[in-house]
Amino acid sequence: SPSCPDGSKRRVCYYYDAGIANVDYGAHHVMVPRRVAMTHGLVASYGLLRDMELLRTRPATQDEIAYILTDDYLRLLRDLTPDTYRADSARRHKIGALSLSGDERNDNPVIDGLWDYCARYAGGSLAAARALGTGTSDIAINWSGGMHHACSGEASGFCYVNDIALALTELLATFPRVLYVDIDVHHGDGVEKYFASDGKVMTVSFHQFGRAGKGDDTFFFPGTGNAKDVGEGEGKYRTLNVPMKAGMDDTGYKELFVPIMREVMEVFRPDAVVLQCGADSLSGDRLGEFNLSIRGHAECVAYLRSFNVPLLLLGGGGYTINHVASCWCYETAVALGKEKEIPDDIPHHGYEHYYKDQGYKLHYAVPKAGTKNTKDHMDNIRKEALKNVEKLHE
Ligand code: ZLS
Ligand code: CA
Ligand code: ZN
Repeated sequence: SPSCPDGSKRRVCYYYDAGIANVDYGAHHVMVPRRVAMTHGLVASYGLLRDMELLRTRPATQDEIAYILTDDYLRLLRDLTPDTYRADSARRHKIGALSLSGDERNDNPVIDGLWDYCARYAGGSLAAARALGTGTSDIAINWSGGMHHACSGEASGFCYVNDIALALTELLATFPRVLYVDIDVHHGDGVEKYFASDGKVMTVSFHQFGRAGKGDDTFFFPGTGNAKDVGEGEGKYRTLNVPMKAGMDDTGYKELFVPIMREVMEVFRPDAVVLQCGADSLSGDRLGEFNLSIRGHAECVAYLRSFNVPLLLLGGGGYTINHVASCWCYETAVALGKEKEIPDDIPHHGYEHYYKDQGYKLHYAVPKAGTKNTKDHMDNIRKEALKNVEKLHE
């Protein structure tokens, strides 16, 4: 098991599949899988591949995926193509009930190579989990994973197969207790649902609740993740939700993340940690309304890494793709303990034109914007979260 003091080296493995980068949700869709190829381009051009083991793996098999999907939904997902969707008017109604749509002006379009795409990103998360389970790596990375909204019987929020549920299940084969942490700006509802009554997995999501400039109860997807939701049965108090308002900045985020996660680590004492690093909590995201810098976002990675517990890093949301790639490249460096060694000037590597708006620098300027998170509100959500964690003690 890993036994290096904080700040020192970790054995890191990294999954990348070029096939995923060519997946197209549709010309007008906000989810752009190419951002993972951009991330890889940056990681390679900074020379970080030399320090990691490359996880070459096969796509997840149907049997592996079957474990987390209903038979009906699996068959549909496997067999649907844009053409069969168009031809199958009789089943269109049923397909719609699974939140899939032939229309690309929809969250979950039926796209070319859909099953292959899912099998590849899920295969990456599975392989990463296995690399931790066998003890060959201390940190495993799959930036194409992190699809936290997918459920056993339907797609949701651009997510078709919940690779996180698959990875957590795989980790449980080796580790008695596994912690899931979700810093995507959206609530990790799918993962929460899979493990709500499971005592061996604790899920923690930090997310935006309500929209900027609107009432507190204005809908921000998926609308769940209330602090009052704490899990059930064996899993009671092993679900933790930290809802925040629009405009959350580095200082405010850290003032919640650090004390809450310190307590969770101490009370739940996980044997492995999975961190969903959705980059839509960054400032300037096309969907999220938080105001984090890349350093602020990456501090969450650094903080959880400092506990020296096997760590799985996954992607997730992120809709301003130059920001996403910069962030995940920097977080790859954090995993390696090399974040102070990579220069801010982006090396020439073929994708540099994407970074014009940020002056071809890795870190971009975050505007001083107002936050709807008043000190009072912050104190309240911290207190409520800590109170819920304390209940685990009893
Ligand atoms: O966490 O808010 C919704 C649902 C709707 C509004 C949008 N319409 C299309 C469907 C009905 C209530 N959906 C969210 C999903 C957010 C998923 C986040 C995933 C993750 O980051 C993990 C990967 C939503 N917010 C914004 C959009 N959808 C959205 C914005 C713009 C577009 C383009 C493409 C598609 C249709 C037009 C779309 C969705
Ligand atoms: Ca979240
Ligand atoms: Zn998101």
